[in-house]
Amino acid sequence: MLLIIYLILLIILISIYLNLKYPAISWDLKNIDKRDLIFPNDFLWGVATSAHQVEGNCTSNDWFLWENSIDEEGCPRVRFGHRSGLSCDHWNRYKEDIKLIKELGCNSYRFSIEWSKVEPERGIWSREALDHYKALCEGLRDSEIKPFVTLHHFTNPIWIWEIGGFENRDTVDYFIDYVAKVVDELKEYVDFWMTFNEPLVYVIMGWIYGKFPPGKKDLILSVEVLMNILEAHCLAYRTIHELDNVDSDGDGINCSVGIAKSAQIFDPYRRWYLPDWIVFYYLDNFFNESFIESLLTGEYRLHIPFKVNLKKSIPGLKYSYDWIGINYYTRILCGFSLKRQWGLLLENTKSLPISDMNWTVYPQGLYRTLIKYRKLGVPIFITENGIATENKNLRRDFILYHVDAMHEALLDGVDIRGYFYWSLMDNFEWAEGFTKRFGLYHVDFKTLKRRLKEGSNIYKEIIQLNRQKEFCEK
Ligand code: GCO
Repeated sequence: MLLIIYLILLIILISIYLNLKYPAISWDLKNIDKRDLIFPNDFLWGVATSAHQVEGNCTSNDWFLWENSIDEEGCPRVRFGHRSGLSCDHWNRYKEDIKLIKELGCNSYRFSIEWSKVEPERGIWSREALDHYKALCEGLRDSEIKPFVTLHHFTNPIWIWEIGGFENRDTVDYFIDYVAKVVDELKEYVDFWMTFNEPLVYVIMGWIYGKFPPGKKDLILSVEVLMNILEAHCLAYRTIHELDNVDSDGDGINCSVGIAKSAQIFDPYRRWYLPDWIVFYYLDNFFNESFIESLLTGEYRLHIPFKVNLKKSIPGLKYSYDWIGINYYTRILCGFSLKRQWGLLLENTKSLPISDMNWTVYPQGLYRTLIKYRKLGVPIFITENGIATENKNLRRDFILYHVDAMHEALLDGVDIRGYFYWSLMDNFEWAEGFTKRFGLYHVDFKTLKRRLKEGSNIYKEIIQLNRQKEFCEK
C-alpha cells in the first residue's frame, strides 16, 4: 500500500516538474501593433515556392509517376486524382511572377531547381533548363531580389527513382554531380544555397506514412534513407563551398549553405497525465532534438522504443551548415491511447483556429521553435511559414501573429535573418493536389490569372513599414 502511495506521489511530483519546466505559454495576440514589428535593415523578406509545385510540365520525375499511379485499393495517390500538370505555369510566367514578388516589397525569393529538368538522363544536362534558371536569377537580380535556392525539394528524376532513389547510396554521388553542375552554372547569381528541404518529412511521408513516393511503410528503411540524405547534405555543403567563389550580392561572402528543417512543436494532450508526457518526449526527440543533436555532435542518435536504437556518426555533419532554415506551421497535441494506431494520440487544440490543412494556428510555436533551434549557434532563416485558408481574416491574423512571434524571438536575442512566406501563390500541394490554397496570390487554375488576396496585404504593409524605417535611418 505504502509503495502505491509513494508511486502516486512520485508521479504527481514528476508532473509538477514537467509542467514547470515546459509551461504552457499564452499571449495576448489582440494588441499587436504592426508598426512595432521592425527588423534589421538587411533582413530578408521573402516568399517561397518549389519547382514541382509551381513550374508545370514536370514530367520526368518520380512525382509525375506517382500522380499517374494508383494505390493497392485502386485509388489515385493524390486527392481527387489531381495531377500537377501545368500547375501555375511558373516556368513560362516567371517574369510576371517576379513582378508579383516585387509588388509585395520582398527582397528575396526561395525557389527550387528541378533536378529532373536539369539532368533528365544520367549525365545529360539540359542547356535549356540551365538557361531557364539563369534567366530567372537574372530577372531577380534586375529587380533586386536575392535568390535563395533549394537544390532538393522532394522530387527526383525518373532515372534516380529507377535505381531506388536515396535508398541507394549511389544516388548520393549522382546528387553531388548535379549540385556541382548547378552551382557552377548559377554561382554568379546565387549566394544562398539550401541543400535539402525537410529531409525528415520527406522520409516520413515516403517511407513511414507511404503518402509520397515511393509509398513504403518501412521504418528501418526510412532511417537508412535519412542517413544517405544527411551524407549527401554534408558532401553538397563542401562541394558548394569549393565551387561557389563568386560574391554575387557584394556582402563580402561568396556563399552560405544550409538545410531546411520542418520544426514541429508538440505538447502533451493532457498536461497532468504522465503517459502523454512520455509520448511527447519521444516525438519531440524524434522530430526535433535528435536532429539538433546530430548537427551539433555529428552523430545521429535515434531511439524509438522497441523499434529503432540508432547511433551513427556522419562524417562532416558537425560543421555542415552556415545557417538553419526553419519551416514552421503548427503545434500538435500528443498523448497515449490504446484506441489509436501505434498508441499515438495526435490532436488539434480545439480552442484555436484551424487551417484547411487541419493544422492548429499556434504562433507561440514559432517563438518556441526559434528558442529551441538557437542552440545550433548559427543564424536562422524561417524558410517556410504560411496558411492554407480561404478566410481572409485568418490569413491576415496568421501573418501578423507569426511575424510578431518571430519579432519576440528577435528581441530575446535569436539571430533571425529572414522570413519566407509559404507560398507566393496557390499551387500543387503534393498529396492534397490543388485543394489547399497557401498563396499570397490567388491562382485561378483555369486561366492561370494571379490576384493578390485581401488577407495578404498585411505582409506587404509590414515590409513597407520596415523599408520606411530603413529610409528614415539613411
Ligand atoms: C512541405 C514543403 C512544402 C509544402 C508546405 C505546405 O513542408 O511539405 O516544404 O512543399 O507545400 O510545407 O504543406
